[in-house]
Amino acid sequence: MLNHQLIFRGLPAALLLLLALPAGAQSFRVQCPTSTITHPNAANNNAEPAYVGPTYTGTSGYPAAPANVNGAIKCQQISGGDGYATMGDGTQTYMFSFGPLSGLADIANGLPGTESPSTFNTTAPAPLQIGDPATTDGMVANTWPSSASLFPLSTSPFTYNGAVGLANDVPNLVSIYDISEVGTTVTVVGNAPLGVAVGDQVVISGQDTTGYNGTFPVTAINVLNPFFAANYAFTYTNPTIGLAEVTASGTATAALTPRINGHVDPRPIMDVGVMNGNIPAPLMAFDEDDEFFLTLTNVGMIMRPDLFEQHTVHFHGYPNASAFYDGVPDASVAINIGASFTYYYLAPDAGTYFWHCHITPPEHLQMGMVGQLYVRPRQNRVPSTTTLGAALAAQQTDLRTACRRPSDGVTPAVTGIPDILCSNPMPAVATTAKGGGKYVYNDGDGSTQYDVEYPIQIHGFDPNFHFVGMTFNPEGFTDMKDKYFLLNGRSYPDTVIPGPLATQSVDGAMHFSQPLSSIINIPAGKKALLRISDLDVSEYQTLASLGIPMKVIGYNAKLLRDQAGNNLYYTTNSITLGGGESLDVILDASDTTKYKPGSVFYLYTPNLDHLSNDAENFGGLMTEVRIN
Ligand SMILES: [Cu+2]
Repeated sequence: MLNHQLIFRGLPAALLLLLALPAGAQSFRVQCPTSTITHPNAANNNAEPAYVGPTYTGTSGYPAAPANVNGAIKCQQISGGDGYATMGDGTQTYMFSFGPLSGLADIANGLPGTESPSTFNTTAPAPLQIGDPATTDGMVANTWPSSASLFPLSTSPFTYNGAVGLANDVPNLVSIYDISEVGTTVTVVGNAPLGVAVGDQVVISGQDTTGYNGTFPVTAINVLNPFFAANYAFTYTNPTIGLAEVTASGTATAALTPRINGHVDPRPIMDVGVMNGNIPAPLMAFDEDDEFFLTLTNVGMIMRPDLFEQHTVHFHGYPNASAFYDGVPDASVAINIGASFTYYYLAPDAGTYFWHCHITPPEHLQMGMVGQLYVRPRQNRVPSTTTLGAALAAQQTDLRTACRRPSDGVTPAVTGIPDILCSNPMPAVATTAKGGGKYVYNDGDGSTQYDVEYPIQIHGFDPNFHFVGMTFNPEGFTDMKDKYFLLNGRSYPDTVIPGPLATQSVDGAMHFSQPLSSIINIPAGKKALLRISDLDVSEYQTLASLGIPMKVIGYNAKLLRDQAGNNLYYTTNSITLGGGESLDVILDASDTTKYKPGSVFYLYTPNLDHLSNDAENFGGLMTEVRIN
């Protein structure tokens, strides 16, 4: 940002004029393929199939086709822009931030905004309003926050989880020059190419083409014909036979049916995305073996029209195959205002990660552009008839997932040097535990099983930095000092408000800019997984649990296990993380004599200066663990 100001001071006036010209056609676009090479059957890609064997087998190379199709396709769209959030002392704080542009109803209910293609590739049932989903959910600016009856908010009116902006493509239509049939095969020759593919639905209509009219799938394209080039013609199958040829009709047309292919209407994207930044950034969650298509749409920062900020998505500490989708602007691409870009990720290793914008990271992270993502293990998909040990042994036969330990004794035998970065060695002590549960990692012994999971993201905001960031002043990076400490974007007591927290923005609308509550509800006798990330750019953070011990089972998206297969889990009453670190912690409330329904425990920071909201001497990092 500072760079921009310096550069613009030196630009010749003529160039500034050029930059002020209106942009051409919008280039927002959303991509969510329904099938790919590794997930070839579109009908199977909207749910996770059971894990019955390794994706690839063999000892070298990358086979052309998977032996078992594992995982599915997931999609998500996010905005890059700005917005406001409310701190625990009531201060409205300006942010550079990401907001949800898919899964809006799920995000409002504290869930990830990651969706299957069948949900993502849908158009909104009703026009989206500025401030949605808060507007449709009935949040009215002048009634808040005076009415306590608003909590918990009803988030039921707004149910749309598709990609904001998706619109049916303008259907191509050509006039038909000639239509004829041999048997049931109809050949259509247009006066121009229709641009169809085999399998597309075409609508034939005309006053003199009775019998031919209707909607049919295309059976062949590039059909040789006596009139025009082959790409003007296609065929379809018509059960009505014996129809006469119609040539040079005055009314007959062939049209593609309207379809979703990634074209968007920019208006709903701007209506929903502008000034709709969230803290934390929209939650993402997918499964090992998935292909994840993440579209970032840069809607611009309305409060800083002097800036031309690009944004990117960087999956931090994530096993990315290529720098192209890594989001480091020097090594890949950055997304301009008014543009969309779809990132592509595979999901090789389960765990808790985070993601952030990689443009001027100290600035954009402090201003709010950071959030969590997590990958569920393939062990969650092991059928209840299969032992977890057998399923993990099957993973050792896939070069992508093998630990390559000859001592594992799996078939076929694993040879070569053990992989010291291996994530999931076979457990030292075999068990007969079977699949069917929820696990944090591919443990092979069921030791990371849990019942309910909660992302616990720790952020910090420096109010001075946010203020000068809003008021066109250069920010003091070396003076950065957080004064608000946030769990899932909220300070206590906001952390124990259920449902989304809304803030009125400068557009006059209420926005769900802090959608994620921090209340940890554990059903009596069950175990909760806390996915704890420190996303603070300036502080170490400590969290303590009073009453329920914390069992730490993973660190920085790796199962705590040595290469001999011994679990290195430990039990503690507090954990400390540096910025960018994560821990997977299980709160075990299965002893119902100790953890009775109705009891409340606390998760809080013993760093007493972090139990504050700027000048207020209470608040900050604290929330409740409730046994239900
Ligand atoms: Cu950014």
